[in-house]
Amino acid sequence: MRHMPNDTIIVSVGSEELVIAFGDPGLPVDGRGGNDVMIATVDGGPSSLLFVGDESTLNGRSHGGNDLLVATVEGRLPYVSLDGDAQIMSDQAHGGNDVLHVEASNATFANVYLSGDAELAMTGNAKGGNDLITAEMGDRSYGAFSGDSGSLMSGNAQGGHDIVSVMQTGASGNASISGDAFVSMIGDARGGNDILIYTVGADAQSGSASVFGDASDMNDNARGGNDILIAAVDGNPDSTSIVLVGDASQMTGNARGGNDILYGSDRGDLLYGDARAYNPFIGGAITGGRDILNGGGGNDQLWGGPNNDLFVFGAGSGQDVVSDFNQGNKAGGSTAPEHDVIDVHAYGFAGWADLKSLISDDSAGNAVIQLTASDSITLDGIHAADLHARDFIV
Ligand SMILES: [Ca+2]
Ligand SMILES: [Ca+2]
Ligand SMILES: [Ca+2]
Ligand SMILES: [Ca+2]
Repeated sequence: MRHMPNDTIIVSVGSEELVIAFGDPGLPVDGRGGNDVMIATVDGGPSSLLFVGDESTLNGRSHGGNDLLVATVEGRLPYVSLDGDAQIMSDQAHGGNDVLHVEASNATFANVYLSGDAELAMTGNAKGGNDLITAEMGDRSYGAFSGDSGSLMSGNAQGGHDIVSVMQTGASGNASISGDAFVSMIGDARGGNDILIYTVGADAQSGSASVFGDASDMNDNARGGNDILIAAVDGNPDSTSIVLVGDASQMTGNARGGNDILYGSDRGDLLYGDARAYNPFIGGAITGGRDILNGGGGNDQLWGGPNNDLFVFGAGSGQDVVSDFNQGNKAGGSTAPEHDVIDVHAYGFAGWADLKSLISDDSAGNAVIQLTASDSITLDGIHAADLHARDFIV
């Protein structure tokens, strides 16, 4: 296996400039990329930067190096794309363990695209590295972040175990984060076990993000990893719109969700243990994970999805709604029974009798658990009389 050198590449991208750089140009099939350091300063946009840690394509038994890619971005309308390894990975290619960082707090109207391994596709038996991806986003900017592929994972492609952390530091902005493929996982693609964090910074006026543990779409026999998704709001913004989804926005065919853990912010969030929408090949073909959902403060709406999920509520949890309590399998077209559980241990009730006295139906016939004067849980489609001690951790 030919080893490529470890390079240091430093570039400056000025107004109306386009800079493209590869860490290991000419990397041969079955070669091994060097461990490169690539640093860019982007200012005075509109401007455009593309950094690729190794080479445009990685195929055969090629192995990407462990690269460090950093961009400091300022000005208006910069476009920044960082790929840890390649644009396309196929065959037995392996991504390196890369570190990608963009500091774009002072940019406006920026477009930032970070992919831990391949920009466009991972096919065959390609395997993603374990990457660390971090970004600070400025005002009126958009960022798309993926732990492995910036678009597609197919065949037997396997995502790495990545950490992605994005902060909205500017007044307003929008981010989309996927632990594995940014768009689709098809065939037998498998997601890694990722940690995804979205933070609305102390000075932000609004923050908006969609966070998917694995991909936007999971089709065929795609399988989600066991991911941890966390949202946080540091300051007191006018508005937030945060959606956490343990696996994919849509699960189709025979897709299988991982066992994910979701923590919402102190604002009203939307949390989905598996997917937002299901389109099974036949009834029950989609398997959900055993997920843990904690909306945090604010008035949250929660869906565990198929399989047995745990909903956790702590003091100050707000007025939350569980939309599919014991009904997640039905959403996946299955009639198999399901047993979700609600954990209210943090409230310190003496026992089931105490808790039971706080549960009644609202005017629409949905069970409401009135935890405190300001904290409640509404279970859509469930009556108070349907609930038993076994449904709770007291
Ligand atoms: Ca991943
Ligand atoms: Ca997952
Ligand atoms: Ca919340
Ligand atoms: Ca689930």
